[in-house]
Amino acid sequence: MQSTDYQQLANHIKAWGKSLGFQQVGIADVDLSKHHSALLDWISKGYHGQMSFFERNIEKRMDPQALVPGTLRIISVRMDYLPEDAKFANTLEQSDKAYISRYALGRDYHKIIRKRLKQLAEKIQQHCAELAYRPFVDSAPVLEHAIAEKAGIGWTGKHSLTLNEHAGSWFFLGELFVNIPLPVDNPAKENCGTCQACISICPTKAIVAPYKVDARRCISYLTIEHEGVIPTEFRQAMGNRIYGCDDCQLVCPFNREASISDEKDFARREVFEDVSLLSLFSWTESDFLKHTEGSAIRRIGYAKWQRNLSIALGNASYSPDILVALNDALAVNDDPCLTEHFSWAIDQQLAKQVQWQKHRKDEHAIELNELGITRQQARLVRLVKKGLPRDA
Ligand code: B12
Ligand code: SF4
Ligand code: SF4
Repeated sequence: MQSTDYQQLANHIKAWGKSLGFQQVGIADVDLSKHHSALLDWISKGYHGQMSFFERNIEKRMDPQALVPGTLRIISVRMDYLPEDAKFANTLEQSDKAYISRYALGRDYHKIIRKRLKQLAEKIQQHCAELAYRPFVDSAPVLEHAIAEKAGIGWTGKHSLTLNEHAGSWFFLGELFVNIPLPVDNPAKENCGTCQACISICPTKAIVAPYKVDARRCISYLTIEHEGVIPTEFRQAMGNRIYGCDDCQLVCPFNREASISDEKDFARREVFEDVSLLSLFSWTESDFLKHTEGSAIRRIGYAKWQRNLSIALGNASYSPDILVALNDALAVNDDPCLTEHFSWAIDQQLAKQVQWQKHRKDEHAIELNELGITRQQARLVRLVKKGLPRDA
């Protein structure tokens, strides 16, 4: 029986990975001990909020061999998702339009990446019959950043995301756990230097220290993971972001050169093209299910969708149509969480109505500019127009 040339196999794996649509493929060993204390500290501070899955399977999260016995190496992959014509600033500066994180405008990435990882594994198996493997994307107890860093995909930026010198951070990660002793790649070197842009732009001060995100404060967590009432302290800062948040990546200098994804599945759905908050708020539950079929957005469910939209409607510039829509929704609603949010949004609109009628500023106006967005959001818009003109 011929023995496997693992170096040659590793070269093939990288080439096959690229032909399957991954922009980068790296190989890491399974020792993630460098990250253990940071993970334990993060959980002990409660930064995971309601994501109680972090309290379970800690051993498995820290040790890939505890998750999949027999694992010797992890193949880490990167798939870019930045869609064409991202219109970041354009959407963020219009308070009546809905801002959806750019990773979620197309099809759900989980299935796409897992399927390609499986195809990659099947190719490897054709050349190496003893291969056993498990593909992972996002949902399992896997420290994806730590693995990507070890595999040379990119370093962990101060916003805690994996960042590549040439590709920026607009990409998903995925992993193939394997039982074969492939040669490993050099880890990526930290390259943020003295930059702190992501920390200072974060609208809710969620990046509490370099590399540490308190999820409870993060708009991505609040709009996607958090169940129930969103604390009032974060609502104004959420602006028109109804699903996820991209701000910390928008100001990152390494995203200036990021490539546009050629993956058709990640392109913006027509229904999310330049869409107003009011038109999304008018969707019934069945409209929501129909328009979000195959999208990651569907996972949050209709009630959270309505909750997030109502906050954005409260933050929008005064509009009689918005007030009517919110009052109509309140009249037929029987969910206490939504009642609280719709009422808050109505109060915000009424406060702006008074100010609009009297043509004067009141306490609610202090933080808003003439477009009805917060000063922090206006600053972000200026930075994006300057730093990312192609995607602005
Ligand atoms: C939970 C989760 C979230 C949570 C918590 C985020 C967080 N920072 O932990 C919330 C809901 C907030 C979230 C938001 C987002 N997420 Co998310 N999320 C995850 C998930 C499932 C787990 C992350 C995790 O393990 N967190 C636990 C903490 C402790 O880990 P950590 O922040 O990475 O911290 C590590 C390092 O910073 C390091 N560290 C920290 N301090 C120190 C100090 C020293 C000395 C050392 C050595 C190390 C070190 O050690 C820690 C442990 O490894 C991963 C998928 C996965 N399984 O990994 C996706 C993932 C990280 N998310 C992703 C994305 C795209 C996002 C968003 C951009 C989505 C959006 N646009 O709204 C935002 C970005 C927000 C942000 N700045 O992080 C992508 C990121 C891709 C990339 N380029 O990195 C991932 C990898 C999913 C995927 N498969 O593609 N996410
Ligand atoms: S995603 Fe938004 S809220 Fe979360 S850390 Fe980044 S900038 Fe802050
Ligand atoms: S904005 Fe600056 S500090 Fe933050 S991840 Fe990018 S380079 Fe690092």
